[in-house]
Formats: sequence, C-alpha cells, structure tokens
Amino acid sequence: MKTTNLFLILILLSTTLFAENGSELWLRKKATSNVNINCSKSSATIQIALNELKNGWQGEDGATIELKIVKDKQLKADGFRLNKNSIQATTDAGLLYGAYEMLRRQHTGQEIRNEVINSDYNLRLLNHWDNLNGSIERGYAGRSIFWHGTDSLEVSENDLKKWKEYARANASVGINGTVLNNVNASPSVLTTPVLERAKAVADVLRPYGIKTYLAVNFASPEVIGGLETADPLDPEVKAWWNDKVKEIYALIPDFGGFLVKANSEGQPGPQNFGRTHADGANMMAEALQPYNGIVMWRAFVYNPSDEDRAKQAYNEFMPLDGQFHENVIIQVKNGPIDFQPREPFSPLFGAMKHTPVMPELQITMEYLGQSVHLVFLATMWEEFLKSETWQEGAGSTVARCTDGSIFNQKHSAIAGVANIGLDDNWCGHDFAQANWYAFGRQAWNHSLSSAQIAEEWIKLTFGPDSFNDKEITPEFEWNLAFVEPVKNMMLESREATVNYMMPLGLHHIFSAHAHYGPGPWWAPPGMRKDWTPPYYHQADSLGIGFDRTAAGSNAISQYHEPLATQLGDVNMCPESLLLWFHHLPWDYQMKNGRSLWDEMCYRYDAGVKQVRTFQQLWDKTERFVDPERFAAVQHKLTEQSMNALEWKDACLLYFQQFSKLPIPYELERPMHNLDELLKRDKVRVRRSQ
Ligand code: GCV
Repeated sequence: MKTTNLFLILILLSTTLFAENGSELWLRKKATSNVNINCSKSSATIQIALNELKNGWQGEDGATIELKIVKDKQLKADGFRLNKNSIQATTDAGLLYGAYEMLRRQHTGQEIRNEVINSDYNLRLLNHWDNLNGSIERGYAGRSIFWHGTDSLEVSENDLKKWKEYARANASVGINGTVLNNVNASPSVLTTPVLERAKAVADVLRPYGIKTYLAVNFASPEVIGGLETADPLDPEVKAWWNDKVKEIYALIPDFGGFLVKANSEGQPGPQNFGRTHADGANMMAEALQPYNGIVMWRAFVYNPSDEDRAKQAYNEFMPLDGQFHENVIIQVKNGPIDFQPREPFSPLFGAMKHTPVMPELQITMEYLGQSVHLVFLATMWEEFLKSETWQEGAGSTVARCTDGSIFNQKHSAIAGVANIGLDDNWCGHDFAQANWYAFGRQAWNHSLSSAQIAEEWIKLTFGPDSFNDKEITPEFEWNLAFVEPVKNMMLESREATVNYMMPLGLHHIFSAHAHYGPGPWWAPPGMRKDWTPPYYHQADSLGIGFDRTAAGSNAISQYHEPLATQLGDVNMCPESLLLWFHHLPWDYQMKNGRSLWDEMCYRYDAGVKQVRTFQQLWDKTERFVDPERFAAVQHKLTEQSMNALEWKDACLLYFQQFSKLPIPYELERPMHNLDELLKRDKVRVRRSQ
C-alpha cells in the first residue's frame, strides 16, 4: 500500500473514531483536577458516585471531600446536603444524586454552598413505548434499547453497555424509575423468558437508583394464563395476578410495579367485564401491595360519543375519587386531549382530592415535529406545572396538587414518555436530548426555570472542548456568541412551533396517523369524528374554534372557580387558548385590534419567520460547534423551516375557504397551492396507514 493511501486511511479513521456523534449526551466533561474522597460506607451505588467524582472533578486541585450517610430529618429519601467539601444523604442514592449535582455545578460554573436539596416528586419515571419486537410507538430515534424481539431475548455485551449508559444518564438528572415497554402492552411481557430479560435490565439499573416497572395488558390472564376471563373480581384471576407478581419479585426484588392502559383506544380493561377502573386497579394493587409495588393507572380514556372528548376522562374518573387503594396512582396526560403543542391543563389535576394523581408528559415529540423540529419542551412543562388550578385557593398549582404538598398522599410521581432509541445520539435530534435532560431536572425540582435548565444543558453538551475554531477565547466569546443566543432560541422554540402549527388554541389538526405535518381537512366518510381535525377546529363560514363554554360542550365547568368563569368569558380567556374554548367569528376583534382571521395569518407568518431566525442564528455558531453536530442541526433546521412554511400555507389556504378573506397583503404570499398540499398529504396518510 502506498504511504499516501495509508496516510489518508489513518486520517479517515481518526475522524470517524473521534467524530462527535452526540452519544455522550450532557455527560461529556472530564476531570481537570484531582480529588481525594473519604467515605466510610461502600456499595455499588456509592462506588459509582466515587468514580463519577474522580472522573469529572473540576473543583480545587487536590481537594479532599467527604461522602457521608447521616440521619437528618431535613433530608427526604433521595435528598442530600451539599457543601463545598462534603455530600451528606440518608441513602446511597442520595449520595449519588449529590455527586451529580456537585459536578453539574462545577461544570456549569454554579455556586456550591451549604444547601439541602430534596426532590419534589418521589417517583420520577420514564415511560418507554417500546414494543417487544424492537419497534417503538411514536419513537423517532431508532429501535428499542431494551427489546429486539421475543426470539432474541438473550442479553448481549452491547445491551449491557447501552443499559449502563442509559442508567447513568438518567441518574445524573434524578430519574429513578423506568417502564420498559409500551402501554399498548403485549401480554407476552409477563411470560417468563421476557421477565428474565427485564430482570437483566433491572440488575443494571439498580446501582444507579433506578427501579424497573412494566406496562401490562389487562387481558393477560386470558391470553397467556389460559383462564376464561380477566374479570378483576374473579378469584382465579386474582390468584393468577398474585402468582405472577410473586414470580416477578423473585426475579426483581425491588420491582416498582405496573403501568396500565385499560379500556382506552381498544385496550382491554375491567369495563369489558362490567367492572370499574377502580375494581381493575385495586385488584392489581392488592397483588403488588405486599411487596410495596404500585399501580399507575392511566386516565387517557375517551369513546366515540356525543360528549366532548376533552371532558371524558374527568367524567369517568371523578366519580371514582376515593375508591382506589393507597398504592394506586392515576396517571393523567398534561392536557385533556393528547400532548398537543398547547393545551390547557387537564381538569383532573387538583380535582381528585382523595387519590394521588401523577402528570404524564410526552418527551418524544409525536405532535411537535418529532425528531426533526427543534422544540425545547421545558417551557411547555413549566407553563403546565405552574398553572393555577384554584382547587385549594391561590397557589394550588398543578405541581403542588401532584407533589404531595397540598394533598396528603403516600406517593407523588411524574412520568415522561421517553424519546430514546438506538440512534447514536439517543434522541434523533441533538437538541431533543435537552428534553430528556429537562424532564429529569423538572421532575426533581419543578420550580426550576426553563432558562436555567437550558443554560445548564448547553454548557454541559457543548463547550470549548468541541469548538471547531480553536482560536476562540472561551469564556467571554462563548457565553456571548453561543450560550446566550442558543438559549434564547431554545426558549422561543415551543412558541414558534405553536405559531406555525396551531396558534390561538387550535388543536389536533395534524395529518392523520403519523401526526406529522398539517391535515386540517382530513375527514373520510364514516371515520370516527373525534379522530378527525374538523371535529377540533369546527371551521365554518361563520367562524372557527371549539365552543366549550356553557353554550357549547361546557368543558369549562370542569375547572374550578374563578378559572371556569375566566375561561368561559371570551374577554378574559387567554388569547393563547381562545379557540380551545370558544367558537368565534372570523372578524372577532383581538386585543391588538386585528380581526381573528388577520391575527391567525400573522401568527402563522410569525412562526415561519421565527424558524428562519433560528437557522440564521445557528449558522453563526459554526465556530463553536464540532462539524458533525453543527451540520446535523443545520440540516434539521432547514427541514423544519420548510415544514413550517407548509404548515402555514396549508392551514391558511384551507381555512381561507371558510373565511373568504384575504391574507393581509403585507405578509408573504403562500408558496404552495392547496391542491398540491392535499395531494402531498394523501401520500403521507397512505404511507402511515
Ligand atoms: C401509546 C395517542 C398516541 C398513541 C398512544 C396513545 C396513548 O393516541 O397516538 O400512539 O399509544 O396516545 O397515550 O395511549
């Protein structure tokens, strides 16, 4: 081989080996100084804490710190006391969380002082919608990290490596539980060979303080147990679940419990046997109770009926409040419909006063541009968690109604539907990692601001070690020309998406099935109405929007006063939710004096412009980012920009058929025509069926 060829191969090899592919997430900072650590206790968890501190220490060189298990009434189970030279906790996991916090502060330049840091929620879980065959429902980052098929259950070295990296990333942001499989659960998940693989995962997660949970299918006793029924009051069914739970705990002694989607979107449930959700949940809770296991029972239920879909979960679950066992938690999606770019909070939050209720957030961006659009979700979750329910007077925010501080409940919990797959960068989009990070941080501390979370994530994920241009004077230039503008882009990104997809409270006007791209027109004959966009936007020659006031579906009555009155009064309802609650004429006058139609046009236009600004901003950061991640994000922003324009044109041209009004002349003219967009959507819908 010629020397030049060899040389070329070596260069190629080194760039491939050292290419930044995002796989290190926010954990890429390495130690720059030495530390001595004293700790009198040893355990697998503490060993991880020691290694992390040694490998990541950026404090004073040669410092000595102490890790100590203490008795301290101020500390909750996962909490810790952080000091310049010590971390104290009542549990090993507390010490590990303390170690990660200490490093985070060092790596992001935050102060370390004497402080007690407890978590707001006790249970902070990821839900994986991973199927046993390795596919992921609403997954946009490759195949499952847990499952490769029921004929491939053997655990490989690669599996173990991936699970360990996954556990480490989760622990570093405080996530302490994970549901390994889809809520549309295959009954096979409870067969012994599958449980053995779940045990292997649990063994890797345990030292990182993470418990393992499974989503189960309510019909399992019939499908895999050979029983004639799955009726929760049937003694044989109860015995089947008791035996199954015993088998699980023999394999996984610290198993967390079950997550259940029942009588929802075709899944079996207690109602198949004339029983209630409480009957079903309590039967499982009884089986799990001796082992301290819990049941997370989802309230995502709706049926094709004349009742507004937004009201159905409340109607079904409120009468059951107080009937659930202590180890049942009702898991409620943040909004009353389904993870839309903007929804009001579900009225169940705070209303169920005798049953623990946990929020379910969606980290994977089913409805927000999937792994193509850059959307930082912390702002959406912050808005949700800080929403005032008024259930127990002022200050009864959703966060406080669910974290145990208002209602005296044994368990407080929060879940996020994971956006993780086998892609090199875990999440499909480098910036989607920020949403995994943000979920963990907000689950730990729901008062953290999105701005702080964004800044932490940027400083941990990028930085001088990955500068493309080595001449940069790090601190000053980096902060001014990278951290600040990128943070601002992240903070603006969700509102931009709301603008170009569905401003002013519009919702669920997506292309069918895949939920990617616009489809406000989709309503094939015979289709269930509540699965078609016209059901939600209700556009006609008179106006647009869903009337949920007393004159309409009266969904506002499910909210507590004074909120119900505020939402029901068109003059007091926040404009961001106007068309969620009101059907208004096209010439309705907005607060800024524009007509509703004009305002819609301006909002769509603003969304498109915002994404174009993101493109410009990102291009200016090239010097600060390694070529691989720079190009990957640049490429995605281009696609997002094209998508935003498609959204704007599709929605405005479609709604214009009803409003019969011109798009204000000072705005950019449509770049597509409606026929072309309809054809494009037909192809998209066909492909996704
Ligand atoms: C897991 C929506 C999604 C489904 C999801 C369901 C749920 O309908 O489109 O993919 O199923 O919500 O949360 O159960």
